[in-house]
Amino acid sequence: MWRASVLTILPDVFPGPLGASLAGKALTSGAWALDVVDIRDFATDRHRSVDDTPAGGGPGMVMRPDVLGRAIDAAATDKRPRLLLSPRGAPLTQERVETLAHGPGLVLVCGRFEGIDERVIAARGLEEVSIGDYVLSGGEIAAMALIDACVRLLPGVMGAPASSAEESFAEGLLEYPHYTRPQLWEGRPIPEVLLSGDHAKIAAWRRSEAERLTRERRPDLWASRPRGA
Ligand code: JFB
Repeated sequence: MWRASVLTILPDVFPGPLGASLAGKALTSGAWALDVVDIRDFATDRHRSVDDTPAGGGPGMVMRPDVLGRAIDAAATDKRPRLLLSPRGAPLTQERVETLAHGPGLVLVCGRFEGIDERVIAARGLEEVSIGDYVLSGGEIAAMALIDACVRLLPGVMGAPASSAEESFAEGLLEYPHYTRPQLWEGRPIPEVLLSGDHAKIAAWRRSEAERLTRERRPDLWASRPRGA
Protein backbone atom coordinates (compact mmCIF):
# COMPACT_ATOMS: atom_id res chain seq x y z
CA MET A 1 0.00 0.00 0.00
CA TRP A 2 1.17 3.55 -0.76
CA ARG A 3 2.38 5.01 2.53
CA ALA A 4 3.39 8.51 3.59
CA SER A 5 5.49 8.80 6.75
CA VAL A 6 5.69 12.36 8.00
CA LEU A 7 8.32 13.47 10.52
CA THR A 8 7.32 16.63 12.33
CA ILE A 9 7.41 18.46 15.66
CA LEU A 10 3.71 19.29 15.09
CA PRO A 11 2.13 15.82 14.85
CA ASP A 12 -1.28 17.15 15.90
CA VAL A 13 -1.75 19.07 12.63
CA PHE A 14 -2.00 15.76 10.67
CA PRO A 15 -4.03 14.48 8.88
CA GLY A 16 -5.62 17.96 8.77
CA PRO A 17 -7.34 18.48 5.42
CA LEU A 18 -6.01 15.09 4.23
CA GLY A 19 -8.58 13.51 6.57
CA ALA A 20 -11.50 15.12 4.76
CA SER A 21 -13.17 14.54 1.42
CA LEU A 22 -12.18 11.73 -0.95
CA ALA A 23 -8.57 11.49 0.25
CA GLY A 24 -9.87 11.10 3.81
CA LYS A 25 -12.34 8.37 2.83
CA ALA A 26 -9.55 6.57 1.00
CA LEU A 27 -7.37 6.87 4.12
CA THR A 28 -10.14 5.41 6.31
CA SER A 29 -10.85 2.62 3.84
CA GLY A 30 -7.16 1.69 3.60
CA ALA A 31 -6.37 2.80 0.03
CA TRP A 32 -3.29 4.58 1.42
CA ALA A 33 -1.64 4.96 4.84
CA LEU A 34 -0.30 7.87 6.85
CA ASP A 35 2.26 7.51 9.66
CA VAL A 36 2.96 10.60 11.70
CA VAL A 37 6.21 10.54 13.65
CA ASP A 38 6.81 13.07 16.42
CA ILE A 39 10.46 14.09 16.09
CA ARG A 40 10.42 15.14 19.76
CA ASP A 41 10.00 11.48 20.77
CA PHE A 42 13.63 11.01 19.70
CA ALA A 43 15.05 13.73 21.94
CA THR A 44 16.97 12.45 24.95
CA ASP A 45 17.23 15.40 27.32
CA ARG A 46 14.83 16.42 30.05
CA HIS A 47 13.39 19.25 27.91
CA ARG A 48 13.05 17.06 24.79
CA SER A 49 15.02 19.62 22.72
CA VAL A 50 14.98 19.31 18.95
CA ASP A 51 16.81 22.55 18.07
CA ASP A 52 19.91 24.48 19.01
CA THR A 53 21.66 27.75 18.17
CA PRO A 54 23.35 28.09 14.76
CA ALA A 55 27.06 27.33 14.56
CA GLY A 56 28.82 30.56 13.59
CA GLY A 57 26.10 32.66 15.16
CA GLY A 58 23.16 34.43 13.59
CA PRO A 59 19.42 34.54 14.06
CA GLY A 60 17.02 31.73 14.88
CA MET A 61 17.52 28.08 15.68
CA VAL A 62 18.57 24.99 13.72
CA MET A 63 17.12 21.48 13.98
CA ARG A 64 19.59 19.08 15.58
CA PRO A 65 21.01 16.29 13.38
CA ASP A 66 21.20 13.68 16.15
CA VAL A 67 17.50 13.85 17.07
CA LEU A 68 16.34 14.03 13.45
CA GLY A 69 18.71 11.21 12.42
CA ARG A 70 17.19 8.87 15.02
CA ALA A 71 13.66 9.81 13.94
CA ILE A 72 14.46 9.06 10.28
CA ASP A 73 16.10 5.74 11.19
CA ALA A 74 13.01 4.68 13.14
CA ALA A 75 10.51 5.80 10.47
CA ALA A 76 12.18 4.71 7.27
CA THR A 77 13.74 1.29 6.94
CA ASP A 78 12.41 0.70 3.40
CA LYS A 79 13.27 2.12 -0.04
CA ARG A 80 10.78 4.98 -0.23
CA PRO A 81 12.13 8.32 -1.42
CA ARG A 82 13.11 10.54 1.51
CA LEU A 83 12.19 14.11 0.82
CA LEU A 84 12.89 17.25 2.81
CA LEU A 85 10.42 20.06 2.24
CA SER A 86 12.53 23.17 1.84
CA PRO A 87 12.34 26.60 0.19
CA ARG A 88 15.65 25.83 -1.54
CA GLY A 89 14.47 22.49 -2.97
CA ALA A 90 13.79 21.60 -6.58
CA PRO A 91 10.36 22.94 -7.57
CA LEU A 92 7.69 20.24 -7.43
CA THR A 93 6.03 19.49 -10.79
CA GLN A 94 2.99 17.42 -11.77
CA GLU A 95 5.38 15.10 -13.60
CA ARG A 96 7.30 14.47 -10.36
CA VAL A 97 4.04 13.99 -8.45
CA GLU A 98 3.00 11.30 -10.97
CA THR A 99 6.32 9.51 -10.52
CA LEU A 100 6.00 9.65 -6.72
CA ALA A 101 2.37 8.44 -6.80
CA HIS A 102 3.47 5.40 -8.85
CA GLY A 103 6.14 4.48 -6.29
CA PRO A 104 5.82 2.85 -2.83
CA GLY A 105 5.13 6.14 -1.01
CA LEU A 106 7.13 8.85 0.70
CA VAL A 107 9.11 9.69 3.79
CA LEU A 108 8.67 13.42 4.36
CA VAL A 109 10.80 15.41 6.75
CA CYS A 110 9.20 18.65 7.92
CA GLY A 111 11.64 21.17 9.28
CA ARG A 112 10.87 24.19 11.43
CA PHE A 113 12.99 27.12 12.62
CA GLU A 114 15.64 28.42 10.17
CA GLY A 115 16.18 24.91 8.83
CA ILE A 116 17.93 21.68 9.66
CA ASP A 117 21.59 20.80 10.17
CA GLU A 118 23.15 20.24 6.74
CA ARG A 119 24.87 17.01 7.80
CA VAL A 120 21.63 15.08 8.32
CA ILE A 121 20.57 15.91 4.74
CA ALA A 122 23.69 14.25 3.37
CA ALA A 123 23.89 11.42 5.91
CA ARG A 124 20.29 10.25 5.40
CA GLY A 125 20.12 10.97 1.66
CA LEU A 126 17.34 13.55 1.87
CA GLU A 127 16.26 15.14 -1.39
CA GLU A 128 15.06 18.72 -1.04
CA VAL A 129 11.82 19.71 -2.77
CA SER A 130 9.89 22.99 -2.71
CA ILE A 131 6.21 23.61 -3.39
CA GLY A 132 6.81 27.13 -4.67
CA ASP A 133 8.79 30.34 -4.52
CA TYR A 134 7.33 31.88 -1.37
CA VAL A 135 8.30 31.33 2.25
CA LEU A 136 6.32 29.16 4.66
CA SER A 137 7.13 28.92 8.36
CA GLY A 138 7.68 25.15 8.27
CA GLY A 139 7.41 22.04 6.13
CA GLU A 140 4.02 20.73 7.34
CA ILE A 141 1.74 22.61 4.96
CA ALA A 142 4.09 21.80 2.08
CA ALA A 143 4.02 18.10 3.06
CA MET A 144 0.22 18.13 3.05
CA ALA A 145 0.18 19.71 -0.40
CA LEU A 146 2.58 17.09 -1.75
CA ILE A 147 0.67 14.16 -0.18
CA ASP A 148 -2.65 15.52 -1.48
CA ALA A 149 -1.26 15.83 -5.01
CA CYS A 150 -0.03 12.20 -4.90
CA VAL A 151 -3.01 10.60 -3.17
CA ARG A 152 -5.58 11.95 -5.61
CA LEU A 153 -3.74 10.03 -8.36
CA LEU A 154 -3.86 6.65 -6.57
CA PRO A 155 -6.18 4.11 -8.18
CA GLY A 156 -9.68 4.25 -6.69
CA VAL A 157 -9.19 7.45 -4.69
CA MET A 158 -10.97 9.89 -7.00
CA GLY A 159 -14.05 9.06 -9.07
CA ALA A 160 -13.04 9.54 -12.70
CA PRO A 161 -9.56 8.34 -13.70
CA ALA A 162 -8.59 11.48 -15.67
CA SER A 163 -10.13 14.82 -14.81
CA SER A 164 -10.12 17.65 -17.34
CA ALA A 165 -7.49 19.32 -15.15
CA GLU A 166 -5.16 16.33 -15.50
CA GLU A 167 -5.65 16.11 -19.25
CA SER A 168 -5.03 19.81 -19.64
CA PHE A 169 -1.93 19.78 -17.47
CA ALA A 170 -0.53 16.75 -19.27
CA GLU A 171 -0.80 18.76 -22.47
CA GLY A 172 0.87 21.73 -20.82
CA LEU A 173 -2.32 23.80 -20.85
CA LEU A 174 -4.44 25.47 -18.19
CA GLU A 175 -8.01 24.28 -17.79
CA TYR A 176 -10.84 25.61 -19.94
CA PRO A 177 -13.60 27.59 -18.15
CA HIS A 178 -16.41 25.65 -16.45
CA TYR A 179 -20.11 26.54 -16.12
CA THR A 180 -23.22 25.03 -14.60
CA ARG A 181 -26.84 26.08 -14.05
CA PRO A 182 -28.53 28.49 -13.80
CA GLN A 183 -28.26 29.34 -17.48
CA LEU A 184 -28.43 33.06 -16.67
CA TRP A 185 -26.85 34.25 -13.40
CA GLU A 186 -26.63 37.94 -12.40
CA GLY A 187 -27.12 38.86 -16.06
CA ARG A 188 -24.26 36.55 -17.17
CA PRO A 189 -25.15 33.79 -19.64
CA ILE A 190 -23.38 30.46 -20.20
CA PRO A 191 -21.49 30.59 -23.55
CA GLU A 192 -23.98 29.52 -26.22
CA VAL A 193 -21.71 26.86 -27.74
CA LEU A 194 -21.97 24.84 -24.50
CA LEU A 195 -25.75 24.61 -24.92
CA SER A 196 -25.54 23.61 -28.60
CA GLY A 197 -25.24 19.85 -28.07
CA ASP A 198 -22.54 19.80 -30.78
CA HIS A 199 -19.81 17.83 -29.00
CA ALA A 200 -17.10 18.37 -31.61
CA LYS A 201 -17.74 22.11 -31.54
CA ILE A 202 -17.71 22.12 -27.72
CA ALA A 203 -14.37 20.24 -27.67
CA ALA A 204 -12.87 22.72 -30.15
CA TRP A 205 -14.10 25.71 -28.10
CA ARG A 206 -12.68 24.28 -24.89
CA ARG A 207 -9.35 23.61 -26.58
CA SER A 208 -9.09 27.15 -27.90
CA GLU A 209 -10.08 28.64 -24.53
CA ALA A 210 -7.47 26.49 -22.77
CA GLU A 211 -4.85 27.70 -25.28
CA ARG A 212 -5.89 31.35 -24.96
CA LEU A 213 -5.77 31.24 -21.14
CA THR A 214 -2.37 29.55 -21.20
CA ARG A 215 -0.92 32.14 -23.62
CA GLU A 216 -2.36 35.02 -21.57
CA ARG A 217 -1.62 33.82 -18.06
CA ARG A 218 1.31 31.43 -18.36
CA PRO A 219 3.56 32.32 -21.27
CA ASP A 220 6.18 30.10 -19.59
CA LEU A 221 3.94 27.02 -19.86
CA TRP A 222 2.86 27.99 -23.38
CA ALA A 223 6.46 28.24 -24.61
CA SER A 224 7.43 24.81 -23.29
CA ARG A 225 4.18 22.89 -23.80
CA PRO A 226 4.67 19.31 -25.06
CA ARG A 227 4.12 18.96 -28.82
CA GLY A 228 3.00 15.54 -30.13
CA ALA A 229 5.82 13.05 -30.93
C1 JFB B 1 9.66 24.28 4.10
C2 JFB B 1 10.49 26.09 6.02
C3 JFB B 1 12.18 28.82 6.61
C4 JFB B 1 14.39 28.79 5.68
C5 JFB B 1 13.34 28.14 6.34
C6 JFB B 1 11.28 24.57 7.50
N1 JFB B 1 7.90 26.30 -0.80
C7 JFB B 1 8.29 26.46 0.49
N2 JFB B 1 8.42 27.63 1.08
N3 JFB B 1 8.84 27.48 2.34
C8 JFB B 1 9.00 26.16 2.58
C9 JFB B 1 8.66 25.48 1.40
C10 JFB B 1 8.62 24.10 1.03
N4 JFB B 1 8.56 23.00 0.71
C11 JFB B 1 9.50 25.65 3.86
C12 JFB B 1 10.23 23.81 5.29
C13 JFB B 1 10.66 24.73 6.24
C14 JFB B 1 9.92 26.57 4.85
N5 JFB B 1 11.01 26.73 7.12
C15 JFB B 1 11.03 28.16 7.34
C16 JFB B 1 12.04 30.11 6.17
C17 JFB B 1 13.12 30.72 5.49
N6 JFB B 1 14.26 30.05 5.25
C18 JFB B 1 11.49 25.83 8.01
